[in-house]
Amino acid sequence: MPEPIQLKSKICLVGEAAVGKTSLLRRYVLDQFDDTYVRTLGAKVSKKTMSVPVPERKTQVEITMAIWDVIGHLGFRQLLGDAFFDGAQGILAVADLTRRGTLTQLPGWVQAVEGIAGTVAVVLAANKADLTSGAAYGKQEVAPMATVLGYPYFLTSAKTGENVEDAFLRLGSDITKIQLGVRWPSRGAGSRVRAASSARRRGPRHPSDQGNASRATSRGIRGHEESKARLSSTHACLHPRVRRRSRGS
Ligand SMILES: Nc1nc2c(ncn2[C@@H]2O[C@H](COP(=O)(O)OP(=O)(O)OP(=O)(O)O)[C@@H](O)[C@H]2O)c(=O)[nH]1
Ligand SMILES: [Mg+2]
Repeated sequence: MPEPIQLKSKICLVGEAAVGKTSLLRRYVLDQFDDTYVRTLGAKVSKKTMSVPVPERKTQVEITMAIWDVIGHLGFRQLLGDAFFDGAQGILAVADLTRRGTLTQLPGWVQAVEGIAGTVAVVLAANKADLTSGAAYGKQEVAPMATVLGYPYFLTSAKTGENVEDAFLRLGSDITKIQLGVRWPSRGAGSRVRAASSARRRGPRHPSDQGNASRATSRGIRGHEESKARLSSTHACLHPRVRRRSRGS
């Protein structure tokens, strides 16, 4: 049995205030939950290593993820700068099932990260699934939005642990496959096909390139520009800086 390949990556947890980013991270890393709300100031970084099978390469990968838990207040983020997102290879985009607005704000958060880091793997987590009586929306609304955006999604609960491990595992697995050149960041069915064919034209990438390879490669993905345009037109909620960038690109 060959030694597992070792990879490192940076992922960012983003979403509006109090959606449960810190709680999801605490559940995933420490298997704990706390009902009290303590707003995250700036960003806090935690690390966790996961094992990902990559059957396409007949290998096993150990990926160590530096997970950045980023404050859910756009004003603070502007103040502190975009260093939080630099070098990110994955995003866990978190919404709160008891507040509809937190779902519609997510594309803006993803674009804020991708404006700095390029196209990356994204997983959508609709959190607080345990609060069924207080739910403002459900799977019926999350699923079509996730499909349009091209993100896998999970209904999670940091309180009960439901789907938390699976959401992080999916993100780790997608990042690993992108880093190994087995797949590309997905943005809707059409762009995925175009991404694959344009990547084939460019030829294979070298895995040692990977730190920034997914960014560099994905920046060239034509389909991404189209999905960016689609997002900009569908969601008028974008951060002003993202709006400026979108106009300029
Ligand atoms: N019932 C329930 N409560 C949750 C869940 N996840 C988080 N909470 C609660 O929601 C509140 C906010 O959670 P946080 O994890 O601090 O939210 P955050 O997104 O990190 O917030 P900021 O740091 O301000 O951006 C806390 O009181 C948590 O206990 C969940 O899955 N179920
Ligand atoms: Mg927090």
